[in-house]
Amino acid sequence: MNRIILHIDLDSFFASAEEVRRPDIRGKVVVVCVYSGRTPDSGAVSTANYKAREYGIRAGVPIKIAKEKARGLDAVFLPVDKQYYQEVSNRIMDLIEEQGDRIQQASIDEAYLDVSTKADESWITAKKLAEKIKKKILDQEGLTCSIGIGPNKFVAKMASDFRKPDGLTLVRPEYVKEFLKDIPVIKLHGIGPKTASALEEMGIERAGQLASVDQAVLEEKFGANKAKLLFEKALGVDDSPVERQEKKQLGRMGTLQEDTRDPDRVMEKIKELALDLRERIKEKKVRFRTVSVIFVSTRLEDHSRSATIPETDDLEPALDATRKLVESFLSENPDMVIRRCGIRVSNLEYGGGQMTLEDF
Ligand code: TTP
Ligand code: MG
Repeated sequence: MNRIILHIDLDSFFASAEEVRRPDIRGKVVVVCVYSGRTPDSGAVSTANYKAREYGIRAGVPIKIAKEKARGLDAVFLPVDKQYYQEVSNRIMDLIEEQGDRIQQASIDEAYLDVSTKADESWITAKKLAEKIKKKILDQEGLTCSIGIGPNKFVAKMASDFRKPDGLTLVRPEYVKEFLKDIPVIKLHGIGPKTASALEEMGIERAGQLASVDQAVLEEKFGANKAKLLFEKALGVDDSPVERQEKKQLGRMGTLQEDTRDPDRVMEKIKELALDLRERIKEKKVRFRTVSVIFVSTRLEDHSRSATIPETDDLEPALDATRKLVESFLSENPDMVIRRCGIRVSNLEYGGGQMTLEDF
């Protein structure tokens, strides 16, 4: 069967997430940094928004150099806030999972989705689904992403990288070779810098050249196994499955009809979201011990409150706990007006097989 795989990757994720919660920095050069603490400017750039990249400021650049490049520009340097990005990421992964549960999260900001059956093996349907996911992520989280669609994970990943930010690139099986041919070998996912320079020394700079190089030459240089792998990359061959992991949490988010501080209104929305979540819990045959409520305020502040409950697969008793969480949160935060809210269960116990723990 022909497979159809989506690869979804958020654009300049940490920097864009900062722009979402801080409207005052939107449109500026935004640089998110990992400060090592030795001197005020020691450390490296974690990521930068696309505006910053125009000036050569990108992941890995030392902060000191990034500041030199940003001199005279309207630039903001911020420390990483991993907890916040993780929270946004969780919500987005939930949202993607709503569209199809053959999902493999590959990092904090990327996931593969196998839609082979869901899309009725139609590339048009897959493209529509990708557009829907892009729209949902934009509407609900204010973030853009780039999506690649291809017959396997490797091609999907290369396709999502092809046009960024806010791209959507579909590569049908018959165009894979053509699509890859001009891509520099260093950009082929899974080929490291050492291998890439060894190839370049041999005069092989692009995937097309790599695909047509004499097999014996490659084998002599890299050994049979590696040579095979290199050919596969050059030709876009990849049989690896989308490995559905057991998620560490399941949740649903929604926007309130009106901004509010009324616990009843918030609970109404949470109950509505819980209906959908309950279905997912049933489908996944999962039991949980933690229930959380997520709040996003009108000022786009991001909060959550959790409660531990006796292990259950029933959301009904958990809703009592969420009501208390909502009430106490609102009374602890008298100035906060809620725009969006959500419910999540975690500390999951899967009824079926083993749980694969992935530490993102
Ligand atoms: P990426 O998806 O590689 O980068 P990105 O989302 O910032 O930009 P792009 O539009 O090109 O996808 O990584 C996701 C996040 O991981 C990124 O926002 C910050 C973090 N990260 C680092 O902290 N250090 C790094 O070297 C890289 C590459 C990413
Ligand atoms: Mg990204």
